[in-house]
Amino acid sequence: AAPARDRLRIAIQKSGRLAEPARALLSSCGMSWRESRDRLFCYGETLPVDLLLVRDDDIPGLIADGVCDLGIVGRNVLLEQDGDRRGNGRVPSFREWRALGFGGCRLALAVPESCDWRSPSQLAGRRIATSYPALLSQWLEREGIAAEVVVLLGSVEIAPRLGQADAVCDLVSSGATLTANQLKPVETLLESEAVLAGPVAPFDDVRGELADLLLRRLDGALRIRH
Ligand code: PRT
Ligand code: ZN
Repeated sequence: AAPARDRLRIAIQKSGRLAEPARALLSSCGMSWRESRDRLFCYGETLPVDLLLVRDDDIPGLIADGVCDLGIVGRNVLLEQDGDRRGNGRVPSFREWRALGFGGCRLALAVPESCDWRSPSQLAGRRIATSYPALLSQWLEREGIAAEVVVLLGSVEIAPRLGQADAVCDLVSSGATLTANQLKPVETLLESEAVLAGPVAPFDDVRGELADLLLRRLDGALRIRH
């Protein structure tokens, strides 16, 4: 068993869309921090709650490995990594604790504007580019469609123009990126937003009380916002 810890460690995005709002939300819960020189670690001053500033993609793994206790990450990242782990026969070790109401977007399937879209069955035998292979594969399986998943880490939207794929599955917020690439969204696979992620099992030391306190304050802050 991991050694008992008396401080709570929360992983948040170092830079990017969720970095500032995550920190603002935690600040509104009455926390403040002293930053380390390298700006990767923030030591909690008002509460024994520290922050680790990381890439969003590392957050589920940090929780699974017990390096961090909680994290603020997009539901899309959390569920993709959960799907990937399940696909590899591993038991889930993190889950969504709270939806946080910012970072809203959806994981959508998009096809060329010229495509006459009627149903998902049109994707049979086609290639779909995505950075979310687990979520896309789960959806294809539910729909009973055999299509080829082309994994790209970035610039997913240009794949159809490059002849790399027939459709894409990517995050959409305003829709401007799809339009700029002459694509149109046709199916929503997931509604996403930033979430507080934590372990499946509750903490069995003082971190449990700290997490309860944090959740109470978070729920209060979220109620005021909405
Ligand atoms: O460096 P790090 O790995 O930590 O960051 P990142 O580049 O992987 O993530 P980042 O900061 O871009 O996004 C973090 C999280 O923000 C995502 O995991 C989502 O949960 C959430 N989010 C909300 C979005 C968007 N909206 C969004 N629009 N993430 C990405 N996009 C991209 C999308 O992929 C597409 O390229 O923006 C483009 C589309 O935007 P529209 O407005 O043109 O539709
Ligand atoms: Zn990332």
